[in-house]
Amino acid sequence: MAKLLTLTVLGLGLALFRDHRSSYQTRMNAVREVTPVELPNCNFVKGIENGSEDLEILPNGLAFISSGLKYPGLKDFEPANPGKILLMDLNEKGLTVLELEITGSKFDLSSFNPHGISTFTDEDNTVYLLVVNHPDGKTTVELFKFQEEEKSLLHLKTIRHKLLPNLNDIVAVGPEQFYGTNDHYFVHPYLRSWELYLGLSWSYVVYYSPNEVRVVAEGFDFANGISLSPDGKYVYIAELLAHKIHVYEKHANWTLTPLKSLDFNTLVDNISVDPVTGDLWVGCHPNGMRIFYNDPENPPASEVLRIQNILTEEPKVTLVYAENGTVLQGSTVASVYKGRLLIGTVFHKALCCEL
Ligand SMILES: *[C@@H]1O[C@H](CO)[C@@H](O)[C@H](O)[C@H]1NC(C)=O
Ligand SMILES: *[C@@H]1O[C@H](CO)[C@@H](O)[C@H](O)[C@H]1NC(C)=O
Ligand SMILES: *[C@@H]1O[C@H](CO)[C@@H](O)[C@H](O)[C@H]1NC(C)=O
Ligand SMILES: CC(=O)N[C@H]1CO[C@H](CO)[C@@H](O)[C@@H]1O
Repeated sequence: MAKLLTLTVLGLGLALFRDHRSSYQTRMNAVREVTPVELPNCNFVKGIENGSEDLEILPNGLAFISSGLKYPGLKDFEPANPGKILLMDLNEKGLTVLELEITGSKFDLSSFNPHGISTFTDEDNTVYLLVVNHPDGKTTVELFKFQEEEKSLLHLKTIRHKLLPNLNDIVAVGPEQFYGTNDHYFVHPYLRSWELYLGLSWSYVVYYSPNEVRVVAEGFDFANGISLSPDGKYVYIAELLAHKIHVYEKHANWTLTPLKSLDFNTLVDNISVDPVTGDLWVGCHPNGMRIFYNDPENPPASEVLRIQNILTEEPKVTLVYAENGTVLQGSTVASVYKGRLLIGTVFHKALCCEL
């Protein structure tokens, strides 16, 4: 009897393992290959070789780019160097970046590990840059003031909160106010890999302001990119391992209610919204195994999707760019400015293409 029970438990365990393994492969989109989609005129951005994880383009064509992310399981070509924030002017023909100097006595540059970024411009045209930071594996949000003349970022404040344990991306709705995605639930690396494997879907979205912090959406299988519609009425959330983009209605009291979801055959990472047309531009990983388990022989591919009319019955989804990793590895984000598309990656280069 005991033996039978043991066998049953073992069998059940194996069945569960098999189930999880197949669902893991589905979540990772493990068998997906890319069919190339090319753009006519693409060039690398000079000075970016080791990551351009997140980027945001201001209405005047200046782009902030975060570089040098250190994240468990993801490749990093410069483990000894801290991360940085780069500035690029998309009005200029030459594709170059400069590193923004960071000033402010309280900020520790040596442990700077920037992840998602977001800007907020106030009525006086002061530009604030909010940066998710992971110093020593923890999560903070750093608030900077952009000083255009000096080409520097003045550090104003470090935000920490127990509801912000593992932030990935944020979207600012004020200088000290944002929505953020916690991509994982566990901080511990061992538990975290099990969570990733089992797909517990405990990842969630938080609203933060100095007076109030609360969970506004939950149950995600790795909530990743987050963005706002140009009119500020809707919040878009990318659920990486479920291959979905969710549209939430945002209320005056900052709560969110689900409106609709779109399914894709790719791991949707960061979302940027064209301020003019309202289109969503999404950096994607066609095959999750290649991004999470780096193999130089089989580099992670890149894909960029454009979603038009997302609020209508029939949104139009276009695969704008797809490449098997020979040119560009692991695209995370894509954003447009005046007919140019800027594509960023986790740990690789950045590409700028004419549309
Ligand atoms: C990228 O990292 C490599 C070291 O792996 C270094 O030699 C190279 O200069 C870095 N490139 C840039 C643009 O920082
Ligand atoms: C927030 O506003 C929405 C829409 O008006 C309402 O349904 C909801 O109950 C409010 N929630 C809280 C916590 O105030
Ligand atoms: C990727 O695509 C290029 C060009 O189409 C091709 O030469 C190369 O063999 C492909 N690489 C892989 C790993 O599939
Ligand atoms: C801003 C943002 O969502 N950044 C994400 C882009 O993609 C990378 C790779 O998965 C994420 O780790 C970033 O958090």
